[in-house]
Amino acid sequence: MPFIGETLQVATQTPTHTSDIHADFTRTPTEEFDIVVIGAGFGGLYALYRFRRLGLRLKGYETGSGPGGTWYWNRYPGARVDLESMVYSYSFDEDLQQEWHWPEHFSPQEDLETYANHVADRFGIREQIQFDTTVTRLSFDEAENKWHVFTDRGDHAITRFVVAATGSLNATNIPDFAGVETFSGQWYHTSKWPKEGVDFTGKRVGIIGTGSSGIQVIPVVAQEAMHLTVFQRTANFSIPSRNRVLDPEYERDYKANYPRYREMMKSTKTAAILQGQQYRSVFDVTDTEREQILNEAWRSRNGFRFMATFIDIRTSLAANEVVAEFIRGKIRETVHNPEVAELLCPKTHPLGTKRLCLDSGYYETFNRDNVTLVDVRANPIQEITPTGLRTTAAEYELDALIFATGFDAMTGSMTRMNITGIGGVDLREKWQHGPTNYLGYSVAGFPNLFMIHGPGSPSVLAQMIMGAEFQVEWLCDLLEHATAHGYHRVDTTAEWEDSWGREVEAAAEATLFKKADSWYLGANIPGKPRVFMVYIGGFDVYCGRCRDASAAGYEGFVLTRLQG
Ligand code: NA7
Repeated sequence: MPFIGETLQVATQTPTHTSDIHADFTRTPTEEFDIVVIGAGFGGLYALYRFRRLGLRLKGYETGSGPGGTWYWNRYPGARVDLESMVYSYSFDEDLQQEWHWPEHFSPQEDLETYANHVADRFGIREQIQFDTTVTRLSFDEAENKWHVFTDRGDHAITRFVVAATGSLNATNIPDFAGVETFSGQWYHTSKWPKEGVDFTGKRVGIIGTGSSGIQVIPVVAQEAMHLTVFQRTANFSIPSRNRVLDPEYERDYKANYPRYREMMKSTKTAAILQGQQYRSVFDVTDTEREQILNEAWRSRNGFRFMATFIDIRTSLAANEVVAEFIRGKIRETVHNPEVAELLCPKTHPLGTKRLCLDSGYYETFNRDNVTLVDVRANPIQEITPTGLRTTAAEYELDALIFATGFDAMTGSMTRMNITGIGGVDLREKWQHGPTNYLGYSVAGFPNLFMIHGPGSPSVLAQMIMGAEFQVEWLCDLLEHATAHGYHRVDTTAEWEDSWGREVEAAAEATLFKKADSWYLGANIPGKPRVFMVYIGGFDVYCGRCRDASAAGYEGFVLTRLQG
């Protein structure tokens, strides 16, 4: 009997019944399942594939009309992954990784969407997914020990387990500017781009936001629009992606060594190989050596690699500043107008504490005659008008407006789903001071509900497909274990949430991450609690912590047998 220890309770309980919650369930259920997976991005697709081996009744729901998640939604011009595709791809099937050919080094959105569709068909996953369906409500019925799943299509399903693969960057953030509804032109959010595309020819276009999405879309729209006005609140660091057609020799090498390379990735902090990683301090080398190392990394086409040039970039402000100044130097070299260059130089946060962007001609775009940069930190946006946008300093006439304003990241896709757990507790209430959970998977009081890439997991700060594969496989083992041993309920406790929360916080504290007003901290959403939501202790360390927990009989989880 492996289930001993203070924290793992194997109880035999008589379920309680909460009549007011039960009143929610009067609608006749349409279907019953063992596992419902929400989301058909790369995490959800793999969950549906892998969980099949459990021999349980499975169902997937997905808002989009097709699979791909992030790569279904973010179809704005220039959308491209910022990790090399030989790395950012599934590793679970050797034939798939051998047979698949990525045309470009960094795949554009359409190639990633094609890949997601291929995987959905190749592995027979598509049939399990109900597309064009948004889960609008998830309620746990304590008496039945089941989740009730409600959708915008009128479905009401009942299931034992729910796996929320709902994405870290899915809930769009459209700032609450006065007057948006009065704007007479068309407006778009980068992550909800129309499938048919948008023609900006001859138009005066405005774009708000200069994060990864803004930095990718700006150079493309600038080539089409009559005029592009970029409204920048925070200048970001970006290095050139130098994207190109995939080098056949590099592809051959990867394919010849894939199993070994994948193993190497698993043992790293970022689930990606960082050739040329340095273990020296910024101050251990001469100025000339440093310049050489940084120039090499600048050409490396790898943001993670750039951040790994010196051991202390993420931890020492002084070291970080030296490397930040190197990038500012590149911006000043590239942008002809010194005032514009200075405005594009990031000065409000240390390098890497907001996502280091990879661009295709971003800084060069500001040398075009039809592009204007407006500082909305100095002069904030006051309102959107019928004919454009007004800042505290000036008014801009616009025919179209692009919001590249990001997401209610990490928690938004969960809190917008109306989730209630034991005792009818609303997840939003539970998370009012920040997202609590254990190992990124489980929230106490919300039994049998698990998250992929949830807050408190490495998620967006490691290679996400490998992260999803690890979490899905780990969860699959947990579910197999629970069903094999007759445990009806898997929960965690507030104590284990606190303990994991402290580890997540300590890992962030050891870096400079908390010095930026980033979405990692919820700082981009007014009123959101300022809590660092990503486990930055390393993918390798995280996997070890999960394996230790399972080896200790799922330490920190409460597995329960119920009567009746
Ligand atoms: P980000 O990185 O959150 O960027 C959003 C941008 O929008 C950023 O420049 C924000 O400025 C700006 N923003 C947001 N609200 C406002 C208001 N009210 N006024 C002016 N500017 C505003 O989202 P992305 O979609 O670019 O990238 C998300 C992730 O996807 C990225 O990190 C990669 O991991 C992939 P701020 O910096 O908040 O001052």
